[in-house]
Amino acid sequence: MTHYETAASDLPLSTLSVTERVFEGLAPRLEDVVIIDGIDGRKFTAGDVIDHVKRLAGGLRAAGHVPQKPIALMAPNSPEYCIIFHAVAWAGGTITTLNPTYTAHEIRHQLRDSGAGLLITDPATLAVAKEALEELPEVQLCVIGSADDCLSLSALYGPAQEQQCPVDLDRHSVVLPYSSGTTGLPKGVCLSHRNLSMNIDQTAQGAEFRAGETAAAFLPFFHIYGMTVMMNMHLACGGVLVTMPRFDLELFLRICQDHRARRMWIVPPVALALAKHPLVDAYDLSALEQVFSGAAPMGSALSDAVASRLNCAMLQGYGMTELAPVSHITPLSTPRSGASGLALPNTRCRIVSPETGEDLPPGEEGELWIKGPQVMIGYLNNETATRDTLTSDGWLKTGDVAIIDADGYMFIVDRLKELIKYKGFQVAPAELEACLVAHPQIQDAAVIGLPDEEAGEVPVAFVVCADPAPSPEEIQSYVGTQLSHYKQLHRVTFVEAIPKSPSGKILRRLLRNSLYSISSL
Ligand code: 4UW
Repeated sequence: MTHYETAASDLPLSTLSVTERVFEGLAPRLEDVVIIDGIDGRKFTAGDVIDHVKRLAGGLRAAGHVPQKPIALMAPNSPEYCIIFHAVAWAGGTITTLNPTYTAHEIRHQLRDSGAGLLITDPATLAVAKEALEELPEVQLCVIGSADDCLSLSALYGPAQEQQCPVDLDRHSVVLPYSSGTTGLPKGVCLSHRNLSMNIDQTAQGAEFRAGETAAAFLPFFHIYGMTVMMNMHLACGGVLVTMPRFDLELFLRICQDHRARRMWIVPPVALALAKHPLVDAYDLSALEQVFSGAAPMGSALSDAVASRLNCAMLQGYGMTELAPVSHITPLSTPRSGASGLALPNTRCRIVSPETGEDLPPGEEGELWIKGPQVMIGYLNNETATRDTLTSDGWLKTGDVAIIDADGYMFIVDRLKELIKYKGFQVAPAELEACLVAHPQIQDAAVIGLPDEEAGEVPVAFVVCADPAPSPEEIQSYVGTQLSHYKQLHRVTFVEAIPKSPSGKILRRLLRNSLYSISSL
């Protein structure tokens, strides 16, 4: 059996909770500013962050919000996001993170599925949160800042809790981000303290992270890339965060210029802006050494265009929510064009033939399997999905097709799983299909991803309708009332029947081929 061993020396297993690991990195620099609000300029020193986390944790425990039920956090990036996240973790609780662009329908699904007892949100998303809770009166609501008729975050503060509440570092789920994995609806991904604290150290080592690095942090903290690589690694490893609630090219460039950023952490659609937008020339980015991208495939022409325009290296990493998230990173010291990276310390890989189940040697294409301390505990309340994804001896089947070359560099070449990636965000075909067939005039539906220069992929649907059939526009606007902007359908095609295998599985490849023949007409 070909098990790909990492060339990097293994790190000792972390014995710290994720917040203890972050505090370890904050303690030696108590007077230093570590988080700046990129919108209003508010500054938090390391000492401020520790103090806020401890007082909020104390209050959350005193009021009984933890550890009984998960706390849901639905907010854009801000200094408060980091404080709330770590306060819940320090208090021994569980956080489930929601995309702040979610509709009431999507919020309800995650609150019900995770069993959250409290939803903390932002004034900008308060109205949709209230709408979601009309059907879930048992969930309490709290707002960051203040708003009429709503519990405010400051009211949850209490006496400081000085120590980490005891938790099982391997079995307690500190965070439940949602991912559809290789198939089906979004599921809660149970990540432990050990998953998160190890992945901070693994990533910092693989990425050759240096103290003093400042990140223009627009990658959302609710998604595992922003959570571990931005929020946790920067706080734990001597970095500084300038938080951005959403991507704004001008603000992003200004922060990178003013803070002499050495590295940009991005997703492929931002690479497109960096390669093409005229604004880029107006900023002094001379401190930049590397642009680092992940979460979706990056073409080599785009990668080369960014590198030559910004006169720096363009590197990639690979991650997955179920891996807390990072398993591969391309180091600046040994770059390799087009690679998704070398395996991090403590990370073992296999390339397994989907047809025969056999391990494949270097240079051959197969499914990427990963084993290491960053591999999730499992999916929340879903043993079947957990069993389908994790082998009994701890290998995670990624659902991605990859090649590992003779030097250990991994290249993602295709995807076996159903997932669609829109600008790096997950769109689960099953979620769109469930939404479509809930329409009274739609009898069956299938959704696939269509390649798109800006977004990477866009969702498109095939539908079987009853008479009278709704128009494509009616179907699109119906989906618009149910699901957030990045899950919207870019095309609707009417068909007589959805092609399926004898076991009822949608034959997506047939649909994909039919779409290409339609587009080329
Ligand atoms: N090339 C091609 C890639 C790549 C990719 C991911 O939403 P999730 O679950 O998770 C992520 C995490 C991305 C990430 C985290 C940390 C990091 O350092 C980094 O590199 C900078 C990236 O996206 O989606 C997981 C799925 O996204 C695809 C792939 O299909 C994977 O299973 N994906 N990275 N470099 N595809």
